[in-house]
Amino acid sequence: MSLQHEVENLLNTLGVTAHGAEPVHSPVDGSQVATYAQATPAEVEMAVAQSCTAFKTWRMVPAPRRGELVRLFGNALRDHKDNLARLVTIDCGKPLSEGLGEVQEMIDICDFAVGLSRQLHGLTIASERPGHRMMEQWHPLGPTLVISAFNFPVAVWAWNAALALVCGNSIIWKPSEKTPLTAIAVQAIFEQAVRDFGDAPDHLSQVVQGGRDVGATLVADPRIALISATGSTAMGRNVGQVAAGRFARTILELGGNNAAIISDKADVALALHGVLFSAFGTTGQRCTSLRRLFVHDSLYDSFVPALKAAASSMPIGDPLDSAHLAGPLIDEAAFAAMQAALEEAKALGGILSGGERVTGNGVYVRPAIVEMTEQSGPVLRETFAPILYVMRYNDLDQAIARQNAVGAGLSSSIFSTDVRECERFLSASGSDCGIANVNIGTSGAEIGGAFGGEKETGGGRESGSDAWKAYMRRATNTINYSNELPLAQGVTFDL
Ligand code: UN1
Repeated sequence: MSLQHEVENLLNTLGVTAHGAEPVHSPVDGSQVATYAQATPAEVEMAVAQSCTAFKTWRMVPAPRRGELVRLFGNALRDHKDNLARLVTIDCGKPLSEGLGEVQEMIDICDFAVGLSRQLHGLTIASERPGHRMMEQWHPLGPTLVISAFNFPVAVWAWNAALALVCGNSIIWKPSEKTPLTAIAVQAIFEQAVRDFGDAPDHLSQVVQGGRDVGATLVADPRIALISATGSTAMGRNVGQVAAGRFARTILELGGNNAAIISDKADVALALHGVLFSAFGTTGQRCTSLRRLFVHDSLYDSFVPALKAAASSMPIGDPLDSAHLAGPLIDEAAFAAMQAALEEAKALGGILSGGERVTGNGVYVRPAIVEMTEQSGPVLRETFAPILYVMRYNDLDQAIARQNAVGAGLSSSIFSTDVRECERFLSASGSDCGIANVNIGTSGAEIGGAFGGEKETGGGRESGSDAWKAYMRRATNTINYSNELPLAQGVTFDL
């Protein structure tokens, strides 16, 4: 069956079709698999107006009842897991096992949010005044815009959507124009949950398809209370500036330039496995992908050849075939950016192995390892491709300093069996990233933790822990149950 037919069938099982003026090509083989429609300015305007109306109703629905909708959505995702995972693979090219993992991540965040829907609580605070009580309440914030990237076309939306829904917000989703099909499918699954739920307001969560212009219109709209955007640092800088101009809330989850340190006290076999998955899994197209590696001098001459051998024999190919550990790059532009970075690294003295195109349809490449003596040029930037820059180190503090000496601050790892080294890495003077791991790679975070990073990664946190607070507004309430009116700080105002 052609991919086009398969896409038609997969969407059919959800009762939807995709059609419009824009072609959709699958990175799996480069073929056109569907067409879809981008929103017109009038449709964008209507979506925002409808989102405002939906919010007014949804914010008054009790939070545990809102959780019930998310529970039904999680169950609908369980029902459609296999089909949606296949569509994820066809839409963005990641291996089917990772497509399944991505849908599992959606299910997990739904479960988390259902529990959360009974725990959106604030503090009761001791008042300094007699007969007074203080407390804080968390209220729904407003229409929430989710801008998602092609590489996690559904999970990152779900992190935001599940929390936003239990927090009482309405949602507008602007998916990447590179992966429009999964958004159509997820919307159909969500609408099934809405039907099962019964009395949710219309247009509670909507998809608005389009490119940069559509995103920019939504970001600038004063009715959108929160913008949660995943993508490049350049995109986030624009979004952040426009949002700041109108004091909108943002959650920015931007580029990473993630590093790992391989200590001389590492479990070498485990480190090798961890490095291969995080650097070259998902074809290096995760914001958490490993891009820089610091290997201890005493291990370097055995570890790096072993890494090169394993990388060059990694099975690359059709991501629907489970024999392959990595699929294609998303498009030709990604390949051009990869080659430009490799050329620049070579000109700076980098020694390259791998990185060449694998013949066939679709943009398949061998993982690239570049030995560098120092961090310069492309090493300091994020290139969304399977490139790992490898460097030697002698002194752990120096390695940590080099790890931190880039703009991004998303994820980091140390591989060591020495507890002192690991704790130094995790301490206040250790990794400056939002995610710091020990004896696992930089990618593949679970939903239970807060996800996000510092510096040019944008500072936002999504998913677990108390990330939900970003989707709500806090009201501090002081209640006087006495017959007096004492003023705070002992101020007198006697009439
Ligand atoms: C992303 O690449 O934008 O930690 C998100 C991970 C995944 C999420 C990545 N759970 O690698």
